[in-house]
Amino acid sequence: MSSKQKTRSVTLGLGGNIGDVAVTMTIALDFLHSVEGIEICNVSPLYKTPPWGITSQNRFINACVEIATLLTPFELLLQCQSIETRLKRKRTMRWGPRTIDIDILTYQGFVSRDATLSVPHPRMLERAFVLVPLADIVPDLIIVGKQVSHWCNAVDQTGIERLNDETEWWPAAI
Ligand code: A4P
Ligand code: MG
Repeated sequence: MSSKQKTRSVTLGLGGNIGDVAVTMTIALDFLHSVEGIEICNVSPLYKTPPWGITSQNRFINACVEIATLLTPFELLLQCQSIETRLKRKRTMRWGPRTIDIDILTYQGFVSRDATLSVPHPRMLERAFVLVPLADIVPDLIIVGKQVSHWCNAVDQTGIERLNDETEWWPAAI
């Protein structure tokens, strides 16, 4: 990465419930890592999670990732959406089944309530499927005045199940 521009620390939430999601997520991280200006820094374990929002669908697999990036927030959003499309994501139903969803959870020094890019992610503090893996990688990160570990302890974690022996799911994980 060039040292002229400032790198920003960003957290991403990954989720999916169609196909072999662990494989899809591994490919998504390979794609992300190959983007000029993105480095994968930290990867959480995978979790099996009850569906939130539309509950009559298969359980999801979720994980969180910390990256360092030179991309602006909107450049990063476009990269995430392009990777979703390459991984056969179809946008048919909000909160519906998907091969993969890549959400920008936090972006260092950036807050926005724009509908196109709302950061911190507006629903993340009520979601154990985000907060449990996020607390694995950045427990001390402050979001809306409190640490991730605080928000994580405050949510109902019923049904969140850590997948054993999957901590190395992304082979290049540091
Ligand atoms: N958008 C705004 N802010 C952001 C952001 N911070 N990151 C916009 C990414 N996108 C953001 O997203 C809809 C629009 O949100 C985009 O056009 C983008 O510009 P989408 O991915 O097309 O649709 P979606 O994901 O169905 O909608 P939404 O509202 O983002 O849903 P969520 O909040 O992502 O929830 N249950 C479990 N257990 N695990 C899950 O991962 N995921 C969802 C989706 C529902 N239930 C789940 C899970
Ligand atoms: Mg989404």
